Formats: sequence, structure tokens, C-alpha cells
Amino acid sequence: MAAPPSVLHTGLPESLLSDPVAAIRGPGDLVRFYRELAGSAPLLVVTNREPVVWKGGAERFALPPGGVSQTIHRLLCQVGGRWIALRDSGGPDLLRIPGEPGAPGYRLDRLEVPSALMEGHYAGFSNGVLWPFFHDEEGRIGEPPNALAAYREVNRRVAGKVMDSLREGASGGIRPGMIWVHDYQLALVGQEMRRSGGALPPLAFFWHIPWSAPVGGAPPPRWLFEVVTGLLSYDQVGFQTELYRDRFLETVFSLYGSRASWDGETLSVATASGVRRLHPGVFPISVDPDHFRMMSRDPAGMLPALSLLSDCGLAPGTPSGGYLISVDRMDYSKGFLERLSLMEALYENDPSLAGRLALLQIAPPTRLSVEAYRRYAEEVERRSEALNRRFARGAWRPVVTLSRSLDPSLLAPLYRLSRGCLVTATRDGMNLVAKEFLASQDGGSAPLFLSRHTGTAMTMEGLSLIDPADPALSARIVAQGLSMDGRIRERKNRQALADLREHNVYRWMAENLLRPLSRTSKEGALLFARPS
Ligand code: ADQ
Repeated sequence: MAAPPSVLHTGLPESLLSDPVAAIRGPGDLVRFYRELAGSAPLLVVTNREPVVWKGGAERFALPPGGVSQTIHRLLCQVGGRWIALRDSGGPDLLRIPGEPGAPGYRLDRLEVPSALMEGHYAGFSNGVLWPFFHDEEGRIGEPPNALAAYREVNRRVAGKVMDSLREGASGGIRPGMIWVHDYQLALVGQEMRRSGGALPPLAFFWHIPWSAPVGGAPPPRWLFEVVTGLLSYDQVGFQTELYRDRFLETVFSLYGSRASWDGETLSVATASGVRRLHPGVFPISVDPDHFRMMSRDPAGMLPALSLLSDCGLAPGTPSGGYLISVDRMDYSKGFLERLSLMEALYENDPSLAGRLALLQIAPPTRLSVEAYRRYAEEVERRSEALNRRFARGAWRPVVTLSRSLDPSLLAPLYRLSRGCLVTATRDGMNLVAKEFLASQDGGSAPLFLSRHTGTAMTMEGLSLIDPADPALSARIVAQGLSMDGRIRERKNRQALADLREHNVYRWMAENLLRPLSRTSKEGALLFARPS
């Protein structure tokens, strides 16, 4: 008997049936893919942060450097649609973002939230409670009074803004092929939209950060049921890795017991507001490796990178110019203290490295309205100074810190010129820095030393893994990696780059869009099954 077809009935063009996303390499492929699935239906994206920075004057606004939001921005410019975000720069509530000539561009609806409410939502609940909880840092949780109420209220207002944009009548209203909501700050938006009633396009959500394992025996935090139930309102909830997706499922089962069931594709849960059916998917996020490769050798970025290194006392080609690079927001989950301990162990084990191999940490401050972050930044500064006092050699310092953001055009050559990259996150949804470094090496042999607690370590093979919780062991792995035959290191980097080119950020987007949009294209019937 013939095997049943793995694609049941999709209504999708033939070109998308065999392997719909494997051939996607760049923005043009993604736009074509979107059009084949959604036709002229626009896309509606909802995020906490806006994709542009208001400048005013003739220039009006600027695009922040690179990153995932700029990939989504480029798609929206081409296919048209709307982006709803909390306003974090000046200017009007509504901005028309133009596309290239001939492309529709999109409308950015910015939601102004009073500062006290924003404080409770962002610093209070999102980054004072959810972030530390899901990064297994319960000791850093600090929940100001009314933070949960502020979180609910901001989610409600964002949902209201989305509903308004669906209702605005023929002229201003939008009929999107799907609505794509992002990250832990906005978990309740889908539920609030469903409470408004009426038919909705498919609602997709992407959870960018880790999901922690349910705490055996201990009662769950009182808000967890609410956040999980909020997520059940979406038709698709995407996670970075299987581990995080499976932990989410475990959490659902721990909270809902026999009212939940999972058939390997669809999760069904009998909630107080009815039975919810959704697809919890695994979509590891990525970068545009060709773009980083190109930037890493572009003289326009290379020349300023060389002069920046000279200013830092790390002039390439000089005996004291070697450096390991790290690039992260100043966040405790990125393991700054663990990294300093690793460097300390490295110098203790091999004192000849002092004077020859520094740590260049590029670390812009972040979330300074949260006390845990302010205290952490102070502690990192104290520890960096102590290491500098102990291992200084003349004018040479072991730790060079740049506390600011650098444009990716400058970051890429800095990655390329380094002796290696240290990623020491104690927990990380994915970690894009690791992927940017690998893409920028392009034929180079500098190794990536990657924390095994990152999504990148869980989803890519053949990388040198370290454990920031064990700096002595990690320092030995780093020393071995640095002295490994250059050809072996180069081969490892090449293999990683090939993997990244296949699993790039455009493909990540396509995989997120595939199921919800194919559902729209069949007018509400979920008929698509991924090829096995
Ligand atoms: P982040 O926690 O911010 O992201 P990461 O994935 O490393 O962590 O992305 C950081 C981005 O900011 C990178 O593109 C990096 O180049 C850039 N960046 C960091 N410091 C910079 C600096 N000094 N100057 C310029 N650019 C800098 C969250 C989750 C991650 C997940 C991403 C995407 O915490 O786990 O990988 O979202 O889903």
C-alpha cells in the first residue's frame, strides 16, 4: 500500500511543497515566499520596541543598526502592512515608513504609555520578574507593587490598538494575513484580542527567551498560570529550541493536568474560556551570514575598526595586540562575572598570556531603571578593575571595556580580527553574537568559545562548548582551543558558516510564517502538514 502523502492538502503552489523553506537565502527569496503564501495580504507585527528611532528634522527617523527587527522591517517595507509598538522615541503616534521605489512600505502605529505605567510594565514586571524567572535567576526577582497590574494594562492597551487597526473601516483598516506578536513583554496581547470578540486572522507569537523547567514540588509563582493561559490564546507559539518548547509543554501539563493533550503537532487545552488548539513550534532564530561576511572585510568598517583597536592599545600585528572579543548588553544573564573569572583562571594557568591576550568587552548598559541591573554593572566594573590591577603589564590592561553600542559594520571586522570570541551566557534563548562571530570569521581560524547554556549551542553542531559555571574548566578549554592546529579551527568555522547559510534569519522568518499564512490562504482551515 502506498504511504499516505505527508502533505495532505495545502492549496500551496507546487514550488513550496517539496521543501518550502530550504532554498531561502536572502530577503528577495523571503518576499517571494511570502507573496506565494499570502498573495497581497499584508502582515501585522506587534513588538515592545519600535523598529525606528525618531530623529525629527528632514531626516525624520533612523533605523537602529541590524538585528532581527531590521529583517522584519525589510519584509514589511516590501509586502506592506502595519507595525504596532510601544513608543520609545519622540515624534508623532503614526509614522509612514516608505519602502524602496515600487514597494508599498508600511505604517508604524506607536503607542504612547504614561511613564509610571511603562515603568511597572517594563522595568517592573517584564524585566524585574519575567526575565529573571525565565533565566533561572530567581534571586534577582524584584517585583514592585502593581507591576503585574501594569503589565496587564499595557498588554490590554496594545491589544486595543491592534483591534482598532483591524476595525478602522475600509480606508484605514487592515486585513492582515496574520498577526505576529513578539516576546515576553506581550504574552497577554492575544488573549485580550480574543476577549474583544469577532473573527481574527491567525495569531502567531514568538518567545525569544528560554523557558525554564517547572519547579518540582514548589508551588508555581502566582502569575505563571495567567501568562501561560495568555500564550494559549495564540494559534502558534514559537520557541528557539526543542528544550524550551518541551519545557513549555511540561508547564502547561503541570498547570492544566488532564485538561491538556498534545499529539506531537497540536496542543489542545480546555481553558475557562473554551478549548484552545495551537501549534507550539521550534524555530531557532539566526542572522544574515552573508551580510556579516561582507561587512567583516569591507574597508569602510575595517579602517575605523583598526583605529579603534589602536586607541584601545590593541593594535593588530603588535605583540600586545591579541584579544578575545565579547559583545553583550550589560545583563547578568550574559555571564560577565563568570567571564572575568575565566580570564583570571587563564592568566593564572599561563602568566605569559598577560601582556599578549586581552579581553575586549563591548558592553552597552541596559535596563538601568531595574535595580538588579545597576548593581550588576557596578559589580562588573569592580571586578574588571581588580583584574586590571592584578595582571597589568606596563600600559597594557587585560580587560578593555567599551560601554557603548557599535554599528555592525564596525563589529564585524572586530570579530574578524580577534583571536577568538567568548560567549559566557548563563542562560540564553539563542545568542546571535555567536552566529555573527562565526559569519564574520569567513575563512578565518579564530575559535568561538560558546556557553553550553545558549540556544545556539543546543542547535548547532561541532562548536567548542564551555560552561561559565566552571571557569577553571572553561579556561582550560579556551587555552586548548587557542593552541589547536589552525587548519582544524578553520575547518570548524567553515562548517559552522555553511550551517548558518542554510539556517539563516530569512528562513527563520519563513518557517514562522508558513503555517499561519497557509492557514489564511485556505480561509481558516488548517490543512497544511509539514513534509516529513
Ligand atoms: P539579546 O539578549 O539581546 O536577545 P543576542 O541574541 O546576543 O541577545 O542579540 C544581541 C544583539 O545585539 C546582537 O545582534 C548583537 O550584535 C547586538 N549587540 C549587543 N551588544 C552590542 C553592542 N555593544 N553594539 C552593537 N550591537 C550589539 C534576545 C534573547 C536572545 C535571542 C535574541 C533573538 O535574549 O537569546 O537570541 O533575543 O531572539
